[in-house]
Amino acid sequence: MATSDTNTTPKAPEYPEQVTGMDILVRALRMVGIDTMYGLVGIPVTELAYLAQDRGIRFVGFRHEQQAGMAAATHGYLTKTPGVLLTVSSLGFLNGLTATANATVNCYPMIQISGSSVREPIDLQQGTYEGLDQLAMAKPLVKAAYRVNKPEDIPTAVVRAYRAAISGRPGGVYLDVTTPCLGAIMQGADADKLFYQPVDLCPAMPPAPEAVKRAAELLAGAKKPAFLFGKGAAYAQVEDKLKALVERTGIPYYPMSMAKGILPDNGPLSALSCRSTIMEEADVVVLVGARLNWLLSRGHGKWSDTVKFIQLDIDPEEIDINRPIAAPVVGDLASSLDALMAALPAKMNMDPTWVPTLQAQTKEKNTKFAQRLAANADAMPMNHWTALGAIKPVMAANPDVILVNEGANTLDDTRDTLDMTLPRHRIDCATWAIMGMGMGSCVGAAVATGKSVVAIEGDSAFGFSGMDFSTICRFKLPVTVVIFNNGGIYNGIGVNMAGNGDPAPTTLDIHARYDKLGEAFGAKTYYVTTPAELSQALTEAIASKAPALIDVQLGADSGKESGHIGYLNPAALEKITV
Ligand code: ADP
Ligand code: TPW
Ligand code: MG
Repeated sequence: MATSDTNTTPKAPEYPEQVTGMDILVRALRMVGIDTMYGLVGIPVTELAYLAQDRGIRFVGFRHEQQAGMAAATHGYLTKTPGVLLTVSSLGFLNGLTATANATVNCYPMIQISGSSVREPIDLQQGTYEGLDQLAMAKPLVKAAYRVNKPEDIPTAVVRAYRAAISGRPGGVYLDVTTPCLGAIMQGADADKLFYQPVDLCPAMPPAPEAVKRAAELLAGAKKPAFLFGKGAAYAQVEDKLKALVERTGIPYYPMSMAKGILPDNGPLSALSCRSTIMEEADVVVLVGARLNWLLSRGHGKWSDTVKFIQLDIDPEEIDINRPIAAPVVGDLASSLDALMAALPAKMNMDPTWVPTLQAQTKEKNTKFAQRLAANADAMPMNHWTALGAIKPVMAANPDVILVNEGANTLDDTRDTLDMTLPRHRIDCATWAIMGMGMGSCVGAAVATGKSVVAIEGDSAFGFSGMDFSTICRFKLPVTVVIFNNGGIYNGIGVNMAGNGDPAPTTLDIHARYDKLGEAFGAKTYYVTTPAELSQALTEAIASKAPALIDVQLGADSGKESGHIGYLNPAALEKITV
């Protein structure tokens, strides 16, 4: 900062005499607090990224836009502020849009900013450079989409994109910035007048008192109640309020995959192993930032006919989507939980046998699970359980490490084996169950939090984003990528029924040495075939706080078709509608 000690020193202009749309865009992003941008440059956004880097925005450049988008989405999820993705026009935009759409489905806040070509020849389809009507493509897939054509409109556009991304239900927002707009020149003094500090970018949305009263009465009268936490609760950062509510009421809780760790998975009131019993026997279930979508059988299937739902969600349109909700509480979770806590009577009516029943079941399931791990502990070649048995104590000794996890068996078995004790420490393929969130999520998690990250990846899953391991290495992030190589999608024993020598549709490379890929980018790498080697490699890799890659050799027969959701395969679908 320049300082002046006399009145005669002319005041340095805030900005140079003339500024471009790019200058204005960077300044507008800074004004709303954006300090990081993930992306991949080229015409027309290269100079924009250089400017951003120069003016205090960390620019994290990727090898593929989808991964930059996954990083931005993860950043948004973990920080409750929008992650920003920067892409070039046409295919770069489309590559990134897959991540922005995925963020929207998962309620992660992010803003994809894409350069786009000159409007007129796009509209008349005259074959301009990278011409694509990007705004029209983005619109159906994102929460909100805007185009900015004039530099004067940039600050407003950025504030609107920011508000749309984080207010109400968070989601992905697309901001299209045309090449002429990026390059347009304005007088700095005129540009100065465009900026303003927006007020209350993510307003609280307290619920209606009648809704809270209705929910409190229903909960207070419940005999066999349960809380069901979703990733909306993790996102909302309300763990302290949930802890108080659980302690006050003594009601057990069941976390969805990414809600694991909001309260400890192994806490006395955790009903993590009692999903079926809750579905079949609970009389009142409180959905806290969780949707009754396919991941909860859409409220049907095993759910009892008589269970009553209380649903705490910020989005009124979420209520009743599959099953009538007896007591909707629409509002932001922080406000709703405060209000619910205040409205609860001193005395609850829980059946005194409910919690002990769940605790006994938990104990029994845990014993069975430990037996399963023990039975596989010495399997050679290793299977998923052997590897996870080795990983479990290492992760337990490093509870503040963020876990990224994707695959089929690799996803399901890891989720079931590794207890989480801290909120927002598990990031996975989430609502769409998509592959290809791995490396980007690792980068986003490490950059956004400064914490160490361990990714546990199926060999197929890793293939979707593997090249961006190079980004982990270039940015020297404390990320360890563990690859479970069973030689395929689900396993490596698929049979090509044509017998023509081509691999089967699910077959990949059981002998691939993924560690050599890590070597190419200068990471510390390991190739392990035994649980002892795996345990040592992971311990060392986490302690190094540097990029590392562990290639875990499994047997090709480890893993079942479609993991835990084989019942969704078409041949099984006549039995169940998802
Ligand atoms: P899960 O997959 O873990 O069950 P979902 O993604 O299905 O979780 O549900 C998350 C829900 O949380 C969404 O319906 C979303 O509207 C809601 N949500 C997100 N942020 C908030 C918030 N701050 N307050 C209340 N609800 C929220
Ligand atoms: C974008 C379909 C679901 S799970 C999976 C695929 C390809 C990979 C499973 O193999 P992996 O794990 O990762 O080796 P494991 O332990 O079972 O062997 N394309 C996208 N998303 C999805 N979900 C698929 C394909 C799929
Ligand atoms: Mg596999």
